[in-house]
Amino acid sequence: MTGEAQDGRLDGFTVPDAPRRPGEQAHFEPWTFTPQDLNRPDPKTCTSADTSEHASGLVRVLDDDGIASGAWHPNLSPDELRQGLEMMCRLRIFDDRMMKMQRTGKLSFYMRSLGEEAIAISQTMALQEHDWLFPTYRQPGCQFVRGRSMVSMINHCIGNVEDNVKGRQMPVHYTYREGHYISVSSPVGTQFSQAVGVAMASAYKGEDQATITWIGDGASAEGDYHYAVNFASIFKPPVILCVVNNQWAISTHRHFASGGNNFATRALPYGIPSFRVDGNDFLALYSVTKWARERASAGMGATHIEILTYRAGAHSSSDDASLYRPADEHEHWPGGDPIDRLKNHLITTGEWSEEKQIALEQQLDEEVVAAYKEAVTHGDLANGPWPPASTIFTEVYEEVPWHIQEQREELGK
Ligand SMILES: Cc1ncc(C[n+]2csc(CCOP(=O)(O)OP(=O)(O)O)c2C)c(N)n1
Ligand SMILES: [Mg+2]
Repeated sequence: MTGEAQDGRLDGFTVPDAPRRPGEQAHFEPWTFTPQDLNRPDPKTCTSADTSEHASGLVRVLDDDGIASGAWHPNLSPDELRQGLEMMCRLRIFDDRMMKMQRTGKLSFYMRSLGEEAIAISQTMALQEHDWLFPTYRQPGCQFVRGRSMVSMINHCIGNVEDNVKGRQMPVHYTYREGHYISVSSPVGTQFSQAVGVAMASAYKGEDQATITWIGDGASAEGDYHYAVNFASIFKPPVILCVVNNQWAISTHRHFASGGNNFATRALPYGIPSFRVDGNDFLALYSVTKWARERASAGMGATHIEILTYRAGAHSSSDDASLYRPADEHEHWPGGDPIDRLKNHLITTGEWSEEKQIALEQQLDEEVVAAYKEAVTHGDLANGPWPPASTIFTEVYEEVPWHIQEQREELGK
């Protein structure tokens, strides 16, 4: 879809490369997919073969003019849509402020979800409150849906005395037990197979509890992805397996993970229904996730979803994306921006206005600033206080092994 990869041949094998590099004209083939293209099969009887067109096409509800239509229209209420818009804006403004904190030395590291805000927020809204979430660092938005406060999230990013993981994790590698949000893993990909295992456990216990997990396009090249899909295909637990194809894995183009092929069709030979979804279309994401949740509740097993989107910002605060891709590439993404698209839909249907949007953004910015001020009353990066060093040794082992005990005594903590 993004043109031919300029692959290199190297002694009899191929090294896929990005279609375009810095200094070259950014370009994506225009999308021809419409909200009318695809039917909504019955989740209780659907087979993987029934989704072959859904895996090679693109599920959309919102067209380029903000009009919602088609078999996948979820018919959410205006209040639900405004709630989704509010949370997406909350995440973007939170990210902007936190990035500024990182640039001024107040956080050690940060990662934004820029351009991908719809994913975690709409998909978590489509689930039940007690469903398990196995995210990557690019889905912090789930926590807003599950009610985590910004103060608590900032405490974590600083690693101060109120950090719920006591400074043991990198910033943005959140854990939120109360929201069934499982700790983000620094080694990418591990969560995919863990999620399948937890879904099997839920089914074994007879609970109507589904598990959703996300993996990046790059990380999907790891064995973890295939172990997870294979287990999901055989044991058919209530799991929703999402590949977030945001075109890049740091400086590595998605072609390096897939050879230029689509990610959604990979699940079909495993016998798992699979959809490719417009990842900047809040309504389409919500609807497909709801479908997968219905299928899980019906005991029909896993659903696989490729979420087609674009990582609009740099990979993290440590990255300069202009070194490896055309600087304005994100402006050419055919899927546009997820916040603009939902906002335009609400304005088109008379349920929102530009004035309300400006007021909302201002209110959210004030909330984030106030949350940061409150968080630093529990310690800042430069001066602490921080969790005591003794926490290196606590809350990991039920019975502390002798060699850990010995190390603790050596440290005098
Ligand atoms: C096992 C492992 N290998 C490499 C890394 C370094 N690393 C962190 S994020 C990342 C890129 C992941 O890209 P992708 O899976 O596409 O996710 P995205 O950042 O685009 O959301 C890499 C290579 C890591 N953390 N863990
Ligand atoms: Mg990626």
